[in-house]
Amino acid sequence: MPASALINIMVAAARKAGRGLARDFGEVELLQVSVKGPANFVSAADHKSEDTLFRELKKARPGYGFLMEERGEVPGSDGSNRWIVDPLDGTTNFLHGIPLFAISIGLERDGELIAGVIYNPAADELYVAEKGKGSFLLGQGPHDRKLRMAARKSMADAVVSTGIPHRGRPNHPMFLREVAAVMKEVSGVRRTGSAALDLAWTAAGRFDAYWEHDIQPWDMAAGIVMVKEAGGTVTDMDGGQKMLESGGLVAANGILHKSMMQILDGAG
Ligand code: LIP
Repeated sequence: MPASALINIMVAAARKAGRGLARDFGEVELLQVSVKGPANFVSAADHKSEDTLFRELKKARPGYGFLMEERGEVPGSDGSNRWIVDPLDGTTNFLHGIPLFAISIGLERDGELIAGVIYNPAADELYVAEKGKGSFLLGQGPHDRKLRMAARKSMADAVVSTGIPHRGRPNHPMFLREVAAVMKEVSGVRRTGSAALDLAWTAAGRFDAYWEHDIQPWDMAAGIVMVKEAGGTVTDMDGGQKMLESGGLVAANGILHKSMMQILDGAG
């Protein structure tokens, strides 16, 4: 990955918060057997991670604003840059001792997403992307790995990831129609429980496509840059660019994106 001051700041913040999450995850695994369960402990871990990210990013770029899962909108003095941050994406996995969770840091400049870092501390996988510079998986062996979308052209060969709405989430009947339509066409459907990792893994070519409804800007901001910089197409459910506003998105290479849109439209 070509070095950049911006990415260095984001990586340093993610690694620092990630060390805390990794320590807390070790504790959570032990708490699984207690009757009360680890829910309060996890919520504290989430807050601690957010505090670390807020402090580190603020120290490095004092004028930037924030949109964060716990703090909400925190306006900055410079008016054009905004960090969009999820301190713990995949909270339910974390709570259950499943090592699929991530810190997600996106940077929006003048309304455009221009950089993203996604870090899964349990696997020590750190993904970075910057507009015009590509997407990379850092530090695996001697070199960073440049990320490329999978090149598959046929839905029949595709492994597609999604998010399943659970208790308290809307649109269960629509999701069932969509998944019924997709599963007939593809080689497999997966659900990780972390939108940030779904997008990073799509950028890395592990998944051929990903779609989900009703998620939050901080779940997807970094991942959107990552997929685009890996050569992929990301749109909202109407084929536009209102992913953050609408909460829905479809990501794939250009050909499979068209196929996915057709299938999902047909199911709607
Ligand atoms: C999660 C998303 C995931 C979705 C979950 C949840 P959180 O975010 O990343 O894709 O299916 O319901 O919203 O709440 O763990 O930050």
